[in-house]
Amino acid sequence: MIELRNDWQIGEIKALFELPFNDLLFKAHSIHRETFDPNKVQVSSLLNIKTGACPEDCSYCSQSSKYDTGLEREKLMEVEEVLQQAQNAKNKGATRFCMGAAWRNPTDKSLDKVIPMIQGVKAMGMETCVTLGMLSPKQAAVLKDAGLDYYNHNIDTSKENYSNVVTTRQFQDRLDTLEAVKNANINVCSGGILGMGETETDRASMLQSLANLEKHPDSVPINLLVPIPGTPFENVKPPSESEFVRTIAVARILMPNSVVRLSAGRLDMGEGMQALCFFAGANSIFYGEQLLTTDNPTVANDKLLFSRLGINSEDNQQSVAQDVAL
Ligand code: SAM
Ligand code: DTB
Ligand code: SF4
Repeated sequence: MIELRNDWQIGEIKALFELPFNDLLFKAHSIHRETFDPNKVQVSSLLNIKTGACPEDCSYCSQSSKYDTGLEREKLMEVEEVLQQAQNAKNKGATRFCMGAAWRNPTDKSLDKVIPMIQGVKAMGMETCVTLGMLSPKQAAVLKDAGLDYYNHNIDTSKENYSNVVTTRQFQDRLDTLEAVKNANINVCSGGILGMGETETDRASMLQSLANLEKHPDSVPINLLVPIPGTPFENVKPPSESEFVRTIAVARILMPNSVVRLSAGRLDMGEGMQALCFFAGANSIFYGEQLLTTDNPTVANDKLLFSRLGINSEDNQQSVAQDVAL
């Protein structure tokens, strides 16, 4: 049993980041093997159920009303359409369906419309996840009653860097929602984005905030910024491949029992880099051609990737890797 800590000091985390790459990866992979099957990767599919016109000013986001990104706003989707998309995702092998909305926070009325979506997806035998912005403790309880398995709410960056990324809310607001979700006994999914001009210390601090929560998030998505034309971050220099892989490795070491998701940005990553991320401890991906508003690798490409790496997905019918015609 690996000891779970939530008293990580920033110096210890920075020391991990500064290890020789091979030493860091060996350490992370050894821990990964103690808690997980190293050849198993969980697959979740995403659907944006409400697009654009968000009042927040997150500098990375295509859906903020503050930037002209050319995205057409769309109102909340109908339940039937959402369930059709969920069925498609299930047929392709997804085990979790995550529904996202471009809201600062849901109103109680809009939350009522999301409830039948959660119930319908659950009835299909998939795990359910939603990401709807800030929640009150009461709203979290309503989602729990609807059968919600996971709530995604990213801290995105370090608390020190937060005001360079978003000004319409505070870092503490994110922590308050995570607390409400945890107290409602919903699994917490929380991580961040690399490639927003942050320093290595910011990455260490972001992981420290996640790892020092009272309970580690069950799922930790690490996104590579998908640069969106029209947003303040459209031209920010991306991290090097090894810097990205190091962050996955440190997340694995700090949170040994959490599922670490290699999230947005995979279209900009080759087979070798993704393989290194899986070696470093990533064991989940977003699966399907679309993220929320941007593209993701095709299912055929991911089947090929898994097949080449000998990875099995936790498919609810059959292994995605075995499904590939070799
Ligand atoms: N509005 C809700 C919120 O902010 O929590 C839910 C949807 S929001 C789009 C979900 C997450 O997607 C963000 O917290 C961020 O981490 C991630 N994200 C958004 N745009 C991204 C981008 N261009 N590249 C990488 N990740 C992104
Ligand atoms: C997460 O950490 N990444 C996902 C999901 N949680 C909601 C979203 C990625 C969005 C990428 C940009 C877009 O498609 O708009
Ligand atoms: Fe709105 Fe979420 Fe995009 Fe921020 S990340 S602008 S809260 S949709």
